[in-house]
Amino acid sequence: MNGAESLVHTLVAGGVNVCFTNPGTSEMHFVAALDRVPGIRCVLGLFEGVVTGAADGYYRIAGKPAATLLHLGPGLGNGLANLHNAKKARSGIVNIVGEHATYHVKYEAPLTSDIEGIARPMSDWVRKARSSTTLSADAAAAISVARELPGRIATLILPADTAWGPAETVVPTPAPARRRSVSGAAVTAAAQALSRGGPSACLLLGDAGTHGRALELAGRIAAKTGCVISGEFNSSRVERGAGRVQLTRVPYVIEMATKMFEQTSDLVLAGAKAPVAFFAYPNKPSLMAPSSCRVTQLAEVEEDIEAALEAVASELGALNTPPARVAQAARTALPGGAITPEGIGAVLGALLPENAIVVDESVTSGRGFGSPTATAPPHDWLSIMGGSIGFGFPCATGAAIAAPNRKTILLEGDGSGMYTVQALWTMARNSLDVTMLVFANRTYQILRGELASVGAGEPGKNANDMLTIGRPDLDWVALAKGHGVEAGRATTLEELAREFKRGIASSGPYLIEVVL
Ligand SMILES: Cc1ncc(C[n+]2csc(CCOP(=O)(O)OP(=O)(O)O)c2C)c(N)n1
Ligand SMILES: [Mg+2]
Repeated sequence: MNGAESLVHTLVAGGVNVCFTNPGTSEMHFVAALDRVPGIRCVLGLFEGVVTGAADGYYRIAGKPAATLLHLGPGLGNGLANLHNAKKARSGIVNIVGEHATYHVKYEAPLTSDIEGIARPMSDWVRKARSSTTLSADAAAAISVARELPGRIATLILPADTAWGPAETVVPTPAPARRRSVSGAAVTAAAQALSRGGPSACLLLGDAGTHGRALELAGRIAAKTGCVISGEFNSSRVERGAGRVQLTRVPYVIEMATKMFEQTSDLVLAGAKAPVAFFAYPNKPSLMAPSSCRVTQLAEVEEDIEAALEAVASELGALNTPPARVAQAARTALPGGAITPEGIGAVLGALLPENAIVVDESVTSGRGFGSPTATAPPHDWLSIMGGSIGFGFPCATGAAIAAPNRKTILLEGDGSGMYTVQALWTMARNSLDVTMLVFANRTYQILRGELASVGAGEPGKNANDMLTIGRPDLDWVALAKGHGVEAGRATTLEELAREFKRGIASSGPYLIEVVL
């Protein structure tokens, strides 16, 4: 057994069964070992941002880390933006980054770089393997970091000689530790605050608070106390749709968000942070809740959010109270006519398949999709957590790998989509069941609003050129087909409904250029 084989054995034994890869020379022994050791699926991405974003999407659905394989500092560097998004999403990932053989580094060959320096800001844990005999132990340590709850980014740097040198043992990965419990004082304080009821008391949920039993408990607490229950503007995974407790989403636009919290005098946080604006704007507040609002941290994101909500519900006598705000099944009517964001929302509400995974990088087009889909059949909603665009295509790729029997629906801005469009090829190669709506408004529409919001004045010619992405218009049907993905174009809502049905009926990837 060589070091690389011991590494792959360690990954498989540690429950890491998927590796998103983009390899180079220094990783060739690892690549070869992937065939000699059974139990790991390899998925090639044609750009490292696809690889890291796919690992994020995979974690959110599979609930366990994938590995990535990246080529030295530059390969890792290409993947950093989506690693940033994954870190903010608390997605666990084991990055394996190739490096020159230990004795070769001193010669400053072209690809030599400070890999640890590149890795550190977007990793929670970084280690460079020292020898082939200890590589398995390093890998087990990396996996256990990634499998902590919430997940963390572990980056293991793999000098080529630690991969090709001899190895003897495969070190097992210890089971992840349970989340830390919250204090009794935090539970009592939260129960007291919430018992003041809505609209003055608000329970804001994040991370593990937005699905499963935690969400249901929030509904019971709301039924008992009348408090408002809400989710952050972006959540790593929210369970939504018919039969589920509905959360009020904190809006992106600061004026709307401050309005939402206008009457809040008690904000209780469970796995969420006190809501802040995405950016600072001259003469606008950074924090969305009024300064007079009391903030009670029930559970930090690292703590046991579900158990904390259970304890609050128990303290309030709400454990058997039927949950409030449960969505009743209802479909929107299929609309017709010109394509508008409202019309697209209605098409989604009418046709969203049961148990779908919705990946949302729709930016301005999707701001109103929440309400028409709230009563659609149950589904998961995954949003971009780090604000670094280029997340959508890769995340949908990873989610679809994690759940081959579910329909993945991607809602994608045309500007954001272009950052990591190569993921289309990975979807085609793996016949992934993803239906994609690309909102072709030919602009960075959000930045028009931002230009006004920061008070930068009217856009001149240069500014306009930086906010529009037409001239030439991107041909999304041709882009999809060029990557091996079937595609169609919708210029009316009737065409959109027809195309969406076609995408859902297909078991492979299908892209719809939605001309706005
Ligand atoms: C990595 C990165 N680069 C640049 C930005 C700035 N930015 C935010 S949104 C956006 C454009 C989004 O355009 P599109 O996806 O077409 O959505 P639209 O605004 O048209 O709805 C840009 C460039 C960013 N957030 N992340
Ligand atoms: Mg756009």
